Amino acid sequence: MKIVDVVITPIAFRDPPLLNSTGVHEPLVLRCVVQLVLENGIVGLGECPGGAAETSRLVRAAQVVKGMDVFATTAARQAVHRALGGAAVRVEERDSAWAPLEVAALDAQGKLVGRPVCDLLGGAVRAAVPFSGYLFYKWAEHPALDGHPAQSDAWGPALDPDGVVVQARRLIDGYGFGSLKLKGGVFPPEEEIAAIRALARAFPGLPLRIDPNAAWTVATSQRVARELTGVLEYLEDPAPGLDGMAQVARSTSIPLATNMVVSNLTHLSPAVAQDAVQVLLLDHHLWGGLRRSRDLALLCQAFGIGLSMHSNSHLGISLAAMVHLAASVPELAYACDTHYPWNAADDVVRPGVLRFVDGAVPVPTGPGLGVELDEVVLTELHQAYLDAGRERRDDTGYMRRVVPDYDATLPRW
Ligand code: GKR
Ligand code: MG
Repeated sequence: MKIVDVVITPIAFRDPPLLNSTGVHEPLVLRCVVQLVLENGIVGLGECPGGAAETSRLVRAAQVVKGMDVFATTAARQAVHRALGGAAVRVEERDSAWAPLEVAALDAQGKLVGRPVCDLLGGAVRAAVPFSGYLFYKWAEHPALDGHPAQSDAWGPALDPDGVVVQARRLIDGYGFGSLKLKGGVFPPEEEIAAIRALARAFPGLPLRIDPNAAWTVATSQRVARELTGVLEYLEDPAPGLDGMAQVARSTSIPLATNMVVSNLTHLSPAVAQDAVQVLLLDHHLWGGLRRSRDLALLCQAFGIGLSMHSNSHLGISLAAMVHLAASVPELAYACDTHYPWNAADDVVRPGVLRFVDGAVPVPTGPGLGVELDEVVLTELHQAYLDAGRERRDDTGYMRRVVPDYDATLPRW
């Protein structure tokens, strides 16, 4: 069954002022929606990070899959890699352009054969996929800039341990999350340690993680690890670089997790050789789609590396894809990350299918991804993208508009 068209729609959706080690989230997230059209009219959906460079790669990738068989995904990936410059271009860039096309192809395949995507990945080994509540330090509002008034949101501020606990309670009450991850690297480590301790007191027994995105030196990471031994489920990307992570790993019993130092296959062997990471965060957007992520899970199993799942600001097409992937990977033993609660109000898929029950998303059972595109919302979000006139995510640039001397150099502490 031939792919006759691929429609790429850049979109922008609202995001609260969430803080991280490089700055603060801008008021709008840039993303792309892919609609892959088959000759019989079936449409497969995909979603991926947006921005000018990402969209231009995706457009070039889409050109080469037109006319190919929707089941020929291996050949299509190779064609996309060649079209994007082959080995001269970073594999992450090639695979990121291919990933939403693969997801859309699998959605279309599932609709053709009347089976959910997880069945095309070998079948679901769990009926629902557990997620962890993703906590962020955040400002109360986006500041007034460029003649636009300040924009507050229903979440309120979270700038100290009490604020983090309030946010956690709200996420747990609303979604039932059974574990929590704090995005750190924002305040001095002592304050973030205090926030983790406050969470441990408020929610005894709940697995906790912190991810400062390489904001700490090796020595600081070792100190934080000593203080939080017995409190953390895992410690994510405390220090920059593989050598830094390996040094930290040698000095702590807390498993180290990463989505930063292992982001393509060539990173795996050195990470294993140094025993630098004990948990890898899968991300089909980065690793070239659902099938390659599932294959990566097998490799990790071979090397005794545990699996969790990474997230970036996203909507329901990505959430559905993440759920189908996680459902089909037996080795995935940790609750997955998701930004969805922060962005769900602008979802581009029709409500009803994706829901959280006790912190887990039941695997959609309809054909393909099992979700339906809301064309009206898509048009609105596309207009928002055009009106925004932005080209890329720039957490640091946005922060500097508010804090002009903000220094984004890492490690910071
Ligand atoms: O949304 O600010 C954020 C996160 O920091 C995100 O960009 C990271 O990619 O969640 C991510 C992570 O686990 O490193
Ligand atoms: Mg991370």
